[in-house]
Amino acid sequence: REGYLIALAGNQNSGKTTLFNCLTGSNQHVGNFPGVTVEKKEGRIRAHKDAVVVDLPGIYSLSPYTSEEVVTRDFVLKEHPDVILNIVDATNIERNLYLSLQLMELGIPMVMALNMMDEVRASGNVIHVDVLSEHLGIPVIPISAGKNEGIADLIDQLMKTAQGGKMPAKMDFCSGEVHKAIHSIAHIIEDQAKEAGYPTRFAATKLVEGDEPMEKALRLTDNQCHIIEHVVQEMEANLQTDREAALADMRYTYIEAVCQDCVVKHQETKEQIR
Ligand code: GDP
Ligand code: K
Ligand code: MG
Repeated sequence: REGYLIALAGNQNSGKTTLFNCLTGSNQHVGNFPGVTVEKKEGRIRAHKDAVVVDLPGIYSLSPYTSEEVVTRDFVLKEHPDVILNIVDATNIERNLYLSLQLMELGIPMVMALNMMDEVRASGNVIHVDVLSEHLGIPVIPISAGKNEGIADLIDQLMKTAQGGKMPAKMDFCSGEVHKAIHSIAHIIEDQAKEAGYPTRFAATKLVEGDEPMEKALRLTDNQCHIIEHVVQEMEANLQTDREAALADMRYTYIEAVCQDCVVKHQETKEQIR
Protein backbone atom coordinates (compact mmCIF):
# COMPACT_ATOMS: atom_id res chain seq x y z
CA ARG A 1 0.00 0.00 0.00
CA GLU A 2 1.24 3.45 -0.86
CA GLY A 3 0.84 6.23 1.67
CA TYR A 4 -0.85 5.90 5.05
CA LEU A 5 -4.19 4.50 6.08
CA ILE A 6 -5.87 6.03 9.13
CA ALA A 7 -8.97 4.41 10.64
CA LEU A 8 -11.26 6.86 12.45
CA ALA A 9 -13.13 5.00 15.19
CA GLY A 10 -15.31 6.08 18.09
CA ASN A 11 -18.70 6.00 19.74
CA GLN A 12 -21.74 7.34 17.98
CA ASN A 13 -22.12 11.12 18.39
CA SER A 14 -18.52 11.54 19.51
CA GLY A 15 -18.03 13.89 16.53
CA LYS A 16 -16.53 11.44 14.07
CA THR A 17 -18.16 12.85 10.99
CA THR A 18 -17.44 16.43 12.08
CA LEU A 19 -13.77 15.54 12.58
CA PHE A 20 -13.65 13.61 9.32
CA ASN A 21 -14.86 16.73 7.52
CA CYS A 22 -12.27 18.91 9.30
CA LEU A 23 -9.49 16.53 8.29
CA THR A 24 -10.49 15.97 4.69
CA GLY A 25 -12.51 19.00 3.58
CA SER A 26 -14.42 18.24 0.41
CA ASN A 27 -11.89 15.60 -0.46
CA GLN A 28 -14.12 12.58 0.24
CA HIS A 29 -15.64 9.53 -1.29
CA VAL A 30 -18.72 7.68 -0.03
CA GLY A 31 -19.35 3.99 -0.63
CA ASN A 32 -20.28 0.88 1.32
CA PHE A 33 -18.24 -1.67 3.20
CA PRO A 34 -18.13 -4.91 1.19
CA GLY A 35 -21.21 -7.09 1.64
CA VAL A 36 -23.11 -4.83 4.03
CA THR A 37 -25.16 -1.65 3.77
CA VAL A 38 -22.94 0.17 6.24
CA GLU A 39 -21.72 3.42 4.72
CA LYS A 40 -18.00 3.79 4.13
CA LYS A 41 -16.58 7.29 3.83
CA GLU A 42 -12.98 7.87 2.97
CA GLY A 43 -10.98 10.96 2.19
CA ARG A 44 -7.48 12.34 2.00
CA ILE A 45 -6.11 14.57 4.74
CA ARG A 46 -5.71 18.17 3.63
CA ALA A 47 -2.09 18.97 2.82
CA HIS A 48 -1.20 15.29 3.29
CA LYS A 49 -2.59 13.70 0.19
CA ASP A 50 -0.70 10.49 0.94
CA ALA A 51 -2.83 9.89 4.05
CA VAL A 52 -6.28 8.36 3.63
CA VAL A 53 -8.80 8.48 6.49
CA VAL A 54 -11.73 6.06 6.72
CA ASP A 55 -14.71 7.13 8.84
CA LEU A 56 -15.77 3.85 10.50
CA PRO A 57 -19.31 3.41 11.83
CA GLY A 58 -20.02 4.59 15.39
CA ILE A 59 -19.78 1.72 17.85
CA TYR A 60 -19.74 1.04 21.56
CA SER A 61 -17.65 -2.13 21.70
CA LEU A 62 -15.70 -4.55 19.52
CA SER A 63 -18.00 -7.45 20.33
CA PRO A 64 -19.77 -8.66 17.19
CA TYR A 65 -23.32 -7.72 18.20
CA THR A 66 -24.12 -5.31 15.37
CA SER A 67 -23.03 -5.13 11.76
CA GLU A 68 -21.32 -1.81 12.58
CA GLU A 69 -19.16 -3.54 15.16
CA VAL A 70 -18.34 -6.41 12.81
CA VAL A 71 -17.45 -3.98 10.01
CA THR A 72 -15.15 -1.97 12.26
CA ARG A 73 -13.40 -4.97 13.68
CA ASP A 74 -12.97 -6.69 10.30
CA PHE A 75 -11.74 -3.49 8.70
CA VAL A 76 -9.06 -2.92 11.32
CA LEU A 77 -7.95 -6.55 11.49
CA LYS A 78 -7.89 -7.11 7.71
CA GLU A 79 -6.71 -3.74 6.41
CA HIS A 80 -4.28 -3.20 9.25
CA PRO A 81 -4.33 0.62 9.15
CA ASP A 82 -1.14 2.50 10.01
CA VAL A 83 -2.96 4.39 12.75
CA ILE A 84 -6.25 4.11 14.60
CA LEU A 85 -7.56 7.59 15.26
CA ASN A 86 -9.84 7.11 18.26
CA ILE A 87 -12.16 10.04 18.82
CA VAL A 88 -13.49 10.40 22.35
CA ASP A 89 -16.31 12.65 23.54
CA ALA A 90 -14.58 14.34 26.46
CA THR A 91 -17.93 15.24 28.07
CA ASN A 92 -18.67 11.52 28.27
CA ILE A 93 -15.16 10.27 28.81
CA GLU A 94 -15.74 7.17 30.97
CA ARG A 95 -18.24 5.63 28.62
CA ASN A 96 -16.10 6.45 25.56
CA LEU A 97 -12.90 5.01 27.03
CA TYR A 98 -14.59 1.61 27.15
CA LEU A 99 -14.12 1.32 23.41
CA SER A 100 -10.65 2.86 23.55
CA LEU A 101 -9.36 0.06 25.77
CA GLN A 102 -10.60 -2.52 23.30
CA LEU A 103 -9.12 -0.68 20.31
CA MET A 104 -5.75 -0.63 22.06
CA GLU A 105 -5.79 -4.42 22.23
CA LEU A 106 -5.70 -4.59 18.45
CA GLY A 107 -1.97 -3.89 18.50
CA ILE A 108 -2.05 -0.98 16.06
CA PRO A 109 -0.51 2.46 16.67
CA MET A 110 -3.18 4.74 18.06
CA VAL A 111 -3.80 8.45 18.52
CA MET A 112 -6.63 9.71 20.69
CA ALA A 113 -8.51 12.89 19.75
CA LEU A 114 -10.23 14.19 22.86
CA ASN A 115 -13.16 16.02 21.31
CA MET A 116 -15.74 18.54 22.56
CA MET A 117 -13.15 20.29 24.70
CA ASP A 118 -15.13 23.52 24.18
CA GLU A 119 -17.98 21.97 26.17
CA VAL A 120 -15.64 20.69 28.86
CA ARG A 121 -14.21 24.20 29.26
CA ALA A 122 -17.69 25.74 29.35
CA SER A 123 -18.76 23.35 32.11
CA GLY A 124 -15.80 24.38 34.26
CA ASN A 125 -14.37 20.85 34.31
CA VAL A 126 -10.68 20.21 33.67
CA ILE A 127 -9.12 17.21 31.97
CA HIS A 128 -5.38 16.74 32.47
CA VAL A 129 -4.57 15.51 28.99
CA ASP A 130 -0.94 14.65 29.76
CA VAL A 131 -1.96 12.46 32.68
CA LEU A 132 -4.50 10.67 30.50
CA SER A 133 -1.88 10.13 27.81
CA GLU A 134 0.59 8.78 30.33
CA HIS A 135 -1.93 6.34 31.81
CA LEU A 136 -3.03 5.02 28.45
CA GLY A 137 0.39 4.99 26.84
CA ILE A 138 -0.77 6.75 23.67
CA PRO A 139 -0.68 10.35 22.41
CA VAL A 140 -3.83 12.31 23.30
CA ILE A 141 -4.65 15.57 21.50
CA PRO A 142 -7.41 17.85 22.84
CA ILE A 143 -9.61 19.16 20.04
CA SER A 144 -12.93 20.71 19.28
CA ALA A 145 -13.96 19.43 15.89
CA GLY A 146 -17.10 21.55 15.98
CA LYS A 147 -14.99 24.70 16.35
CA ASN A 148 -12.13 23.46 14.17
CA GLU A 149 -9.70 23.73 17.11
CA GLY A 150 -6.64 21.54 17.60
CA ILE A 151 -6.89 20.01 14.14
CA ALA A 152 -3.40 21.06 13.01
CA ASP A 153 -1.87 19.53 16.16
CA LEU A 154 -3.87 16.38 15.59
CA ILE A 155 -2.70 16.08 11.99
CA ASP A 156 0.93 16.56 13.09
CA GLN A 157 0.58 13.78 15.64
CA LEU A 158 -1.18 11.49 13.17
CA MET A 159 1.62 11.86 10.65
CA LYS A 160 4.26 11.31 13.35
CA THR A 161 2.55 8.18 14.61
CA ALA A 162 1.94 6.89 11.07
CA GLN A 163 5.62 7.29 10.26
CA GLY A 164 6.90 6.01 13.60
CA GLY A 165 4.70 2.93 13.79
CA LYS A 166 4.86 2.98 17.59
CA MET A 167 2.46 0.59 19.32
CA PRO A 168 0.43 1.65 22.34
CA ALA A 169 2.86 1.40 25.26
CA LYS A 170 0.36 -0.63 27.27
CA MET A 171 -2.09 -3.09 25.88
CA ASP A 172 -2.88 -5.01 29.00
CA PHE A 173 -5.54 -3.49 31.21
CA CYS A 174 -6.69 -6.67 32.84
CA SER A 175 -6.31 -7.65 36.44
CA GLY A 176 -7.19 -10.39 38.91
CA GLU A 177 -9.24 -13.40 37.81
CA VAL A 178 -9.87 -12.03 34.33
CA HIS A 179 -6.15 -11.51 33.89
CA LYS A 180 -5.55 -15.13 34.83
CA ALA A 181 -8.16 -16.41 32.38
CA ILE A 182 -6.99 -14.26 29.48
CA HIS A 183 -3.41 -15.33 29.94
CA SER A 184 -4.21 -19.04 30.25
CA ILE A 185 -6.24 -18.84 27.06
CA ALA A 186 -3.65 -16.75 25.23
CA HIS A 187 -1.17 -19.51 25.90
CA ILE A 188 -3.48 -22.15 24.43
CA ILE A 189 -4.41 -20.28 21.24
CA GLU A 190 -1.21 -18.40 20.45
CA ASP A 191 -0.31 -20.30 17.26
CA GLN A 192 -3.83 -20.32 15.86
CA ALA A 193 -4.29 -16.63 16.54
CA LYS A 194 -1.12 -15.85 14.65
CA GLU A 195 -2.15 -18.07 11.79
CA ALA A 196 -5.56 -16.41 11.56
CA GLY A 197 -4.00 -12.96 11.79
CA TYR A 198 -5.42 -11.87 15.15
CA PRO A 199 -3.45 -10.28 17.97
CA THR A 200 -3.26 -13.06 20.58
CA ARG A 201 -4.44 -10.95 23.47
CA PHE A 202 -7.40 -9.56 21.56
CA ALA A 203 -8.39 -13.08 20.49
CA ALA A 204 -8.05 -14.44 24.03
CA THR A 205 -10.15 -11.61 25.46
CA LYS A 206 -12.84 -12.27 22.90
CA LEU A 207 -12.88 -15.99 23.79
CA VAL A 208 -13.32 -15.10 27.46
CA GLU A 209 -16.33 -13.02 26.35
CA GLY A 210 -17.72 -16.04 24.47
CA ASP A 211 -17.33 -14.50 21.02
CA GLU A 212 -18.51 -17.13 18.51
CA PRO A 213 -17.04 -15.64 15.32
CA MET A 214 -13.65 -15.68 17.05
CA GLU A 215 -14.08 -19.33 18.06
CA LYS A 216 -14.76 -20.20 14.42
CA ALA A 217 -12.01 -18.01 13.00
CA LEU A 218 -9.36 -19.68 15.15
CA ARG A 219 -10.47 -23.21 14.18
CA LEU A 220 -10.19 -24.43 17.75
CA THR A 221 -10.20 -28.16 18.37
CA ASP A 222 -12.93 -29.66 20.57
CA ASN A 223 -10.33 -30.27 23.21
CA GLN A 224 -9.22 -26.62 23.18
CA CYS A 225 -12.83 -25.48 23.43
CA HIS A 226 -13.31 -27.69 26.48
CA ILE A 227 -10.22 -26.34 28.20
CA ILE A 228 -11.18 -22.74 27.43
CA GLU A 229 -14.71 -23.30 28.68
CA HIS A 230 -13.29 -24.73 31.89
CA VAL A 231 -10.98 -21.74 32.39
CA VAL A 232 -13.85 -19.31 31.87
CA GLN A 233 -16.21 -21.20 34.18
CA GLU A 234 -13.59 -21.20 36.89
CA MET A 235 -13.21 -17.43 36.45
CA GLU A 236 -16.99 -16.97 36.66
CA ALA A 237 -17.18 -19.08 39.80
CA ASN A 238 -14.37 -17.21 41.50
CA LEU A 239 -15.82 -13.81 40.62
CA GLN A 240 -19.44 -14.89 41.11
CA THR A 241 -20.40 -13.14 37.90
CA ASP A 242 -20.79 -14.02 34.23
CA ARG A 243 -18.10 -13.61 31.60
CA GLU A 244 -19.37 -10.46 29.96
CA ALA A 245 -19.97 -8.67 33.23
CA ALA A 246 -16.53 -9.73 34.45
CA LEU A 247 -14.85 -8.04 31.51
CA ALA A 248 -17.03 -4.95 31.69
CA ASP A 249 -16.33 -4.62 35.43
CA MET A 250 -12.61 -4.95 34.88
CA ARG A 251 -12.53 -2.31 32.15
CA TYR A 252 -14.66 0.14 34.11
CA THR A 253 -12.57 -0.34 37.24
CA TYR A 254 -9.50 0.61 35.23
CA ILE A 255 -11.26 3.55 33.56
CA GLU A 256 -12.54 4.90 36.87
CA ALA A 257 -9.04 4.88 38.31
CA VAL A 258 -7.67 6.70 35.24
CA CYS A 259 -10.44 9.32 35.31
CA GLN A 260 -9.98 9.89 39.02
CA ASP A 261 -6.44 10.97 38.18
CA CYS A 262 -7.13 13.14 35.16
CA VAL A 263 -10.65 14.55 35.34
CA VAL A 264 -11.40 17.38 37.75
CA LYS A 265 -15.09 18.21 38.00
CA HIS A 266 -16.18 21.82 38.39
CA GLN A 267 -17.57 21.16 41.87
CA GLU A 268 -14.25 19.66 43.03
CA THR A 269 -12.35 22.64 41.66
CA LYS A 270 -14.51 24.94 43.77
CA GLU A 271 -14.01 22.76 46.82
CA GLN A 272 -10.26 22.85 46.36
CA ILE A 273 -10.32 26.65 46.24
CA ARG A 274 -12.59 26.98 49.26
P1 GDP B 1 -20.70 11.09 14.90
O1 GDP B 1 -21.98 10.40 15.22
O2 GDP B 1 -19.59 10.55 15.74
O3 GDP B 1 -20.36 11.10 13.45
O4 GDP B 1 -20.86 12.59 15.42
P2 GDP B 1 -21.16 13.93 14.60
O5 GDP B 1 -19.96 14.41 13.89
O6 GDP B 1 -22.39 13.74 13.78
O7 GDP B 1 -21.42 14.93 15.80
C1 GDP B 1 -22.43 14.72 16.75
C2 GDP B 1 -22.91 16.07 17.27
O8 GDP B 1 -21.89 16.68 18.05
C3 GDP B 1 -23.25 17.05 16.17
O9 GDP B 1 -24.35 17.80 16.57
C4 GDP B 1 -22.01 17.93 16.09
O10 GDP B 1 -22.28 19.21 15.60
C5 GDP B 1 -21.58 17.98 17.53
N1 GDP B 1 -20.12 18.20 17.70
C6 GDP B 1 -19.11 17.59 17.05
N2 GDP B 1 -17.92 18.04 17.48
C7 GDP B 1 -18.18 18.96 18.43
C8 GDP B 1 -17.34 19.78 19.28
O11 GDP B 1 -16.10 19.76 19.22
N3 GDP B 1 -17.97 20.58 20.16
C9 GDP B 1 -19.32 20.63 20.27
N4 GDP B 1 -19.85 21.43 21.18
N5 GDP B 1 -20.14 19.88 19.49
C10 GDP B 1 -19.57 19.05 18.58
K1 K C 1 -24.70 11.82 14.60
MG1 MG D 1 -21.11 10.06 11.82
